[in-house]
Amino acid sequence: TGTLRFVLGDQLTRRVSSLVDLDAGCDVVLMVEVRDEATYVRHHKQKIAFLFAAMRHFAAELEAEGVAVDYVRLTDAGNTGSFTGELERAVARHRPERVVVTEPGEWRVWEMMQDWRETLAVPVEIRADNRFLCPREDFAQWAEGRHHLRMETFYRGMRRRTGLLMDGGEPAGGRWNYDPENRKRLPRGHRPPDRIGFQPDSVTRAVIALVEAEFGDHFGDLTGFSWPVTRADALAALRHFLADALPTFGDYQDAMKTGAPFLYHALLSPALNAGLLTAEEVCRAAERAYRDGAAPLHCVEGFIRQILGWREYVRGLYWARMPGYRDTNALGAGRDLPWFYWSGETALNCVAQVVAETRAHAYAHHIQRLMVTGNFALVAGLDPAQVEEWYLIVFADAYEWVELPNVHGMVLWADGGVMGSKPYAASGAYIDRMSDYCASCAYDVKVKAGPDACPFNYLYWNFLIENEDRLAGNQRMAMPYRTLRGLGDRRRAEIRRDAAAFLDALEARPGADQRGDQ
Ligand code: FAD
Ligand code: DLZ
Ligand code: SF4
Repeated sequence: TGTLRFVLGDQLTRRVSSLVDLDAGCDVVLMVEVRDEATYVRHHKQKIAFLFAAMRHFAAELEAEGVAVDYVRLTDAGNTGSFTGELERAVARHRPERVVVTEPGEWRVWEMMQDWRETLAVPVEIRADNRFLCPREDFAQWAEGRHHLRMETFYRGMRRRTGLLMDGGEPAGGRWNYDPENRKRLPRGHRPPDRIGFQPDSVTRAVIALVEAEFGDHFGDLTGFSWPVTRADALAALRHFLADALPTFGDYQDAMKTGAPFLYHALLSPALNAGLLTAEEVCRAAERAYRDGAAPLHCVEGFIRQILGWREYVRGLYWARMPGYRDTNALGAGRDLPWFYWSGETALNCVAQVVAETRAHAYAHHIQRLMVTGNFALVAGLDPAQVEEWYLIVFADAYEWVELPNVHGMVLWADGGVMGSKPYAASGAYIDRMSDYCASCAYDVKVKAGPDACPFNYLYWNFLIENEDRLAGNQRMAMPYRTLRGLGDRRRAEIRRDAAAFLDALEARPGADQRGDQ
């Protein structure tokens, strides 16, 4: 064998750097299903099924091209269960001149790769991941010397660098950011479009059975599995999004509706993160929709910002700040994750809805992640490490490079403001404005104190009180702290009392909150 090319489960593109100079005449591509990767956190069943199915389809496509693929299945005899063990066995089997691999998405695996260079009997070449628009070094250079990083500055640089939505040196339409137009409530009775799902074929069905048999006790349902697991299906999903959802994407980007988990979102993150689509082709396709008059600028800009801006930004930040990034706990939060994050059994209707949808689909959209399960974790002072593990487990698109900055930084502010300028804490009024959840909740979002009050209302003020030393000096928190100072001692005591009662009940019976108890 010439070169052994090791392709990880989230690197499933023919154009990944480890395959660019593939010589089908003498090289072998190695792909491995290993227990360690399925259990380093106990991933949602759909995430494992998605990855294994996508891996098997990708291997079959390479084989159809005439490439020799050595594919190790989870249950194959002798499977050692780890990347390192399987690579060692493959080197012994094929005796290649060298191993080529593309750098991984997670620090954990990056460390393993450093060891391979020492321990394998053949040279190991680790190549840069060419699927991102901003190379790791370029981001590191940009971030050097800045304590606070700001997405908007980075994003404008990326627009200029790629020419996306640029008219010469100017942003299309004359503005960089159309966010203010992207915060509409859904009109009552509004019917979002039907979204296409993908029927599992025989390969995917076999994987689903395998996952049920091997990981049956993991969180999540497999019954509704409908993710695209091939490049062709991922392209079909992209076309469907561009035609049916992108033209309205921006308007209702922050809206939440019972029974409508997908609304106008792209549903492309699992495919993007696993390599079935590239960030560049998705952004170019969205721009084309704008240039052709098929989608308005505020929607297209809002969408491109998520990928060219946020996605590239969190990935750059992760690599620039790891391995220390996840160790900080700027707000000193430490409460255990309540059991209802798994069971969904809580009287907080918004949380119950989001957990139920997450279990069914391994998906929740951005505002659900940020303002419902995330906001609760923030204002209840949940332990960052436990919250991070939850987010890494429950979503089909979760890898540490993207999960950690979003959870540790954006949601929990555990990085002390590296990622975002202020914590996104909010009271029930925000959730009420952007969703229909409160109408069917056992709590009353309009009530501020006492047993009927929406817990977000007093937990929000309690959060501000508890973190006054750390946050009151933050310019962007000036307004809520001014309001807090105007509340008076009696109201403050009442907030403290309600919050303590709620949080104590959580700790006493981790599965319950006051209403759920009854
Ligand atoms: P859309 O809303 O349609 O957005 C389009 C695309 O933009 C997404 O596919 C995604 O690639 C990108 N994007 C949007 N927001 C972000 C962001 N904040 N960071 C990175 N990319 C973004 N995304 C993941 O891919 N994996 C995660 O593990 C993950 N964890 C998150 C945890 C929290 C607490 C929060 C607030 C956000 C997280 N996100 C994560 C970002 C975002 O919520 C998802 O990318 C999005 O919901 C995926 O669904 P979609 O494809 O329908 O996205
Ligand atoms: C997430 C995942 C799972 C569940 N299983 C595998 C696997 O069996 N084989 C594999 O190559 N990759 C898997 N992955 C994706 C890896 O965890 C991912 O490549 C690393 O986390 C680096 O991003
Ligand atoms: Fe959530 Fe409060 Fe609304 Fe209930 S009232 S759904 S807990 S925001």
